[in-house]
Amino acid sequence: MSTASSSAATEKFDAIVVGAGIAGLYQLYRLREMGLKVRSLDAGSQVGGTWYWNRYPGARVDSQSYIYQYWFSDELLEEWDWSQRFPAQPETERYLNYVADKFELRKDIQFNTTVTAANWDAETALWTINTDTDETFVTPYFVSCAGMLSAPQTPPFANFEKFRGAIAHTARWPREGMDLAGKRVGVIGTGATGIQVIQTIAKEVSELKVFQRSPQYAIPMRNEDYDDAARDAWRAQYPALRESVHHTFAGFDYNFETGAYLDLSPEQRTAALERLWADGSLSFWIGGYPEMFFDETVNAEVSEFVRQKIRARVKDPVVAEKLIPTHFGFGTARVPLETEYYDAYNRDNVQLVDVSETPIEGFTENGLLVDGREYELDVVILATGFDAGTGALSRMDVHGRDGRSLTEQWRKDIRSTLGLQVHGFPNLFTVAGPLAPSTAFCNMTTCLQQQVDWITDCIAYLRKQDLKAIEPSLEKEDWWVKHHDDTANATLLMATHSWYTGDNVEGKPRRLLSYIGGVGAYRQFCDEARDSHYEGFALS
Ligand code: NA7
Repeated sequence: MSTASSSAATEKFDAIVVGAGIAGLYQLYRLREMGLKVRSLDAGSQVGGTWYWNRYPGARVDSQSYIYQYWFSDELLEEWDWSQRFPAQPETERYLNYVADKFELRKDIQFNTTVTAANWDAETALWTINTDTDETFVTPYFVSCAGMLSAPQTPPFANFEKFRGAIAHTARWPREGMDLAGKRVGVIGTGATGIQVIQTIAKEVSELKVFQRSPQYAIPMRNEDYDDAARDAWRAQYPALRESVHHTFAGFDYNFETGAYLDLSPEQRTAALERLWADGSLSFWIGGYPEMFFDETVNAEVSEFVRQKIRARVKDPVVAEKLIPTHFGFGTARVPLETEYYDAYNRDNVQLVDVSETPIEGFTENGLLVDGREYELDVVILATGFDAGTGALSRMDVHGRDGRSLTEQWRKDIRSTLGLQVHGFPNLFTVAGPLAPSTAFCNMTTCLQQQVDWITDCIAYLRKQDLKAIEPSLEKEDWWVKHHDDTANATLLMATHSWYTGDNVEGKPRRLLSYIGGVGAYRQFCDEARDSHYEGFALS
């Protein structure tokens, strides 16, 4: 399979797409379909994005496979067989490689290439893009599909270099894998990633120490294998599903329950929660009762329901209480799915180390130091998350009109228009940028495809009208930021500290990174912008 050559020093393209994950592959496909000369750049050595980098033990998608896919090709939908309801990372990576091969995308993708800078020139209406391969690309359209959870966060622990064992961040897991069998392993972080790692490696390692700063409300993932009959049943639903996912709250096949939770009797409430629980998917959270996001009483009841479920799973009551969140309400931070997570703590080789009050002091030669005690380890796994939403672009050193820096701007105030463009940065398009549902409240494939379609339509319009540039006006951006904030502030989410609000990155300005008005509503705003020929955007 040929790949794009990296020999040219400066080359002009009709569009540069950054990233060859779910969004980037589709964006490349759509722009090429329009006849554009496109170059995609990706830091990885293969396609896959999130599914290329996050190859840690237990990595698994937590949207159902039959809706976590592309809809643009009937042939692809017919050909590709999902083996499970929630497939493991290798299967999703294989799928994306299959897509890249089928649509011959690789020839326009340059791997092992990181964008180091991008500068807009108002006179020529072109972006100049520099890479760590010392190349320069010039293009009118700079489309970032660099991911919303792709800039890994590593806390500045003291004495990293002293540790004689191995250290790996889950989002930079070695391609050759890591042999953990029989080893003494420490995991730092108990978010969605840490939970997947812990439940997977607990049986394999000799000792597992989990360094937990904050517990989470993990809910069950009920995975299942699919046979041909199950796949046929899903295929029969594809025509309806590819439409309906765009109109639900979070881009899934299910939507919120109708009817008010508080109108139910206590018995009916329990029955309703048990029914949602039994589904074993994120539907307990974003397909449940929307009042849970606004009403403290409802939230408290649902939170207590989940707490009881956790208590029932963990044998040691002291450990159980440590695993139960009390300082935030259920669903106000990302809800992880689990299968054997809580059971892991019933094993003799697993120990929970509470670092909420006594932080990790740093590394020693032999392991980690907490509260003056050394925990001896062979391997430390950092499941410490990402600089979400803004991190990927902020690390690229992007300069727009009048030389303004996107990194500087977002360091002070994270703003965008519909999460698709930023005032002051003409012809920069962002897929999964901040302030769109795709940053957190969406089945990613639904929102990524919708945003790519919007960007493609926009570029097609500019070309048809012989226009050189598009940029949202300040007023348009103010409108979107205000609407976004009003929607966010009406929820209980703003009271919780997590990556959703940027609290996991020191100095990051606080704002809900993801639009929470719903995928259907968001799509309508985007469609209105397109149908009004980009009212509120400056076209030149
Ligand atoms: P998360 O959800 O941001 O989790 C990171 C975890 O790392 C979390 O438990 C943090 O504790 C912990 N952490 C971070 N820094 C430290 C230090 N210094 N000491 C101890 N513990 C620390 O990232 P994930 O990768 O799990 O998930 C990100 C998203 O990817 C997920 O939501 C899905 O959408 C996919 P904290 O909570 O900050 O106290």
